[in-house]
Amino acid sequence: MSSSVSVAIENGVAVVTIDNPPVNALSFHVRRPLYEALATLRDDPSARAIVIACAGRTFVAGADITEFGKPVEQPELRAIVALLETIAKPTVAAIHGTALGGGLELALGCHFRVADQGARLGLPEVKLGLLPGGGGTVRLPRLVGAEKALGMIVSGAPILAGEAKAAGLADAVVDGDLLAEAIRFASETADQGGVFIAVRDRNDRLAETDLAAFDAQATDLARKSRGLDAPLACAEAVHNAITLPFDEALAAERALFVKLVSGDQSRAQRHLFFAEREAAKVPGKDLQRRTIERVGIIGAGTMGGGIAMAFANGGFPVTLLETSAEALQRGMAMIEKNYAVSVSRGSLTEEAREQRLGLFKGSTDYADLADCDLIIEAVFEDMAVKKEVFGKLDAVARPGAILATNTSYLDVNEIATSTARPRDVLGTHFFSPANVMKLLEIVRAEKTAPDALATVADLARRIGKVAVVVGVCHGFVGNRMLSARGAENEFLLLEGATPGQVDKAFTDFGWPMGPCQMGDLAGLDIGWRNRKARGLTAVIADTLCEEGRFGQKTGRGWYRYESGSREPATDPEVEKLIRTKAGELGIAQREIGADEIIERTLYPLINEGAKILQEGIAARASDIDVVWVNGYGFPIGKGGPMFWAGLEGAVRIVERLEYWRQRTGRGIFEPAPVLRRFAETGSWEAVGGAL
Ligand code: T1G
Repeated sequence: MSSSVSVAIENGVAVVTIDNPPVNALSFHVRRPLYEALATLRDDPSARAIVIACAGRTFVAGADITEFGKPVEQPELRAIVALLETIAKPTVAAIHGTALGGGLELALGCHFRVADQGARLGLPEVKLGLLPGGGGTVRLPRLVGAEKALGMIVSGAPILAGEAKAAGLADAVVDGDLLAEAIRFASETADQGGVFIAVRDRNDRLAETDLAAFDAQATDLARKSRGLDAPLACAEAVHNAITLPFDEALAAERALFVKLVSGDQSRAQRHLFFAEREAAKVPGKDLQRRTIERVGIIGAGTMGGGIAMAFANGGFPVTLLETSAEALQRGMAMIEKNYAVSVSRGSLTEEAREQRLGLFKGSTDYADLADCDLIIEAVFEDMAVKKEVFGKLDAVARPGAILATNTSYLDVNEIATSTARPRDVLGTHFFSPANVMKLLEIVRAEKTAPDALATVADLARRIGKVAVVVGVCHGFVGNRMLSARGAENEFLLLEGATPGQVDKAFTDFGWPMGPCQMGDLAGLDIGWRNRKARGLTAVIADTLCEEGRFGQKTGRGWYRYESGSREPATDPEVEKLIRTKAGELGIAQREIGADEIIERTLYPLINEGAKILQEGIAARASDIDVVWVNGYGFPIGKGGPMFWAGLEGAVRIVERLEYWRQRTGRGIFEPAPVLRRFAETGSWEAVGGAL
């Protein structure tokens, strides 16, 4: 045997235990002994039944993602599943934690699946730009039906054991000693005797398929795939399961898998999987986490209310502080309305709504924050106001409490000077709506204690956020780069591109929407206020705002919005305004293609990311990718701006930046030394920015 796989036979039931921390991934050093153990047990008369179980916190969570892109070592998972299906005696998978991807496919090779009631079962390969490559697309439909299988495989979302039982995926759900129950199930099944039919030979559920409904579902899912290949491949593979003989469908699945796994999109999405986990890691040996049980939020406006909801959603009691009872009441009313909307949409149960609202305590007295372990201010974005708040916090917060500012660009170092405990001060930059958006930039000030950073980074995951530790600069990582991405917008429009052409270049690239539509959604007045505060102008955007065109909220912005609609419609008045402004400035208009739009927006985005790396504001290039994918909708199939720079070709990016620098004279196009270095070496590591 091996340290990763052990076998014990008791009362005629063989238990094969996989032990490969942390998630029992099917690494090569697991697959080989697992195959050998099953081959032996198949022919061992002392084993009347076989149970496959896992040590540790979870059943097999999938193939070992770190092995992709490397030479494949035999046996592959497919061979293990095929071997399982030659075993005549009952085989049972004992599932706890998460049976995901190859883990669920291993379980599908068994005759039966016994799951702990808290277990989750799913095929999330699509999130890695893949499809189930171990037979999941042809076996899962045979148990749950083609339409349920299609939904699970294209969404990648796992289901709970109870739902799995109802769907026919799990044969028993256990509340108690899973292994004992699985062994009993196996033993009793063996005693009953009979023929145990492998999943591959079960076709009754498939026969029920309404192919027209299936195809309609697949078409709808494809429409939402936004340029990603994997969802389409998943749908094709499940369609094959319905229409082709098993072995042909299995071979077709393999061909689709091989194509995806070597493609850029899957490489990009696998990069993001590991990047998200790296981004939350705070350097420092044996960092102790502080205990966070109660959270205080100052400010019950849009941001404060959203942040408070994020913590309540994570099960934390929240003290919500406002300056007056009326303001507090308004804030709570908005929170209650948000929860009511979720209940009406069916995304939240009434019970959960009550439970979450029960976690809130309102106050207008700072003293009520004394029992909070983390206090986050989300007050007006003004340095003097924030320093006053932190001065008060310094007086009331308990020793060791973490004091966080939700500022989106102010200097956290300066804010920290208004307390006697700068080690406890950091930034928690949430993105609006804070109860929905996943990205959380954790701002590390000069004196922030590493354990405070590590505590908040761990906490982020508990409230469903993706944390990235960033340094102090104007706009931190995301908003600073957003400025760079938008710096050329006005020039592009004045020189002849229409808002629709700019936005189409972005959506064709894979963004959910372009900068003009995004501005109309957020409100053009926000940028207008920021520009005025910093003495900046934008000739077209300022004029739109002066005319009251703030975007969707006023029915007009870059686009027109018919009453109630959120769909942007071209506005001839705006295009006329742009031409007029261009004429006043003596700028000749011309046709501007999508390539030029991308070069003049996304290359400066990458260049700014390189500067951020150079300045140490981000520890890794992959951290920047995590920010942009989770905070701004950068297409996951391109892996984030820094990963995409490698796909696009850094040499070309540098050359084109130099071209636009020459042609426009604008500094935003001056290639950063770190970007030049990346073009030379092909690696961001040269500057400590590991990719
Ligand atoms: N392979 C390698 N490492 C993995 C891994 C995997 N499948 N899953 C997790 N890890 C590492 C992770 O990088 C981290 O490492 C540590 O384990 C803890 O993970 C053939 C082709 C299981 C829900 O997509 O969803 O099977 O940072 O921080 O929050 O058809 O991990 O500690 O060094 O996420 O408790 C399909 C991916 C693979 C599941 C646990 N399976 N994993 O979450 O811990 S493709 C997946 C997860 C496949 C087959 C196909 C989660 C989790 P480190 P963690 P967690």
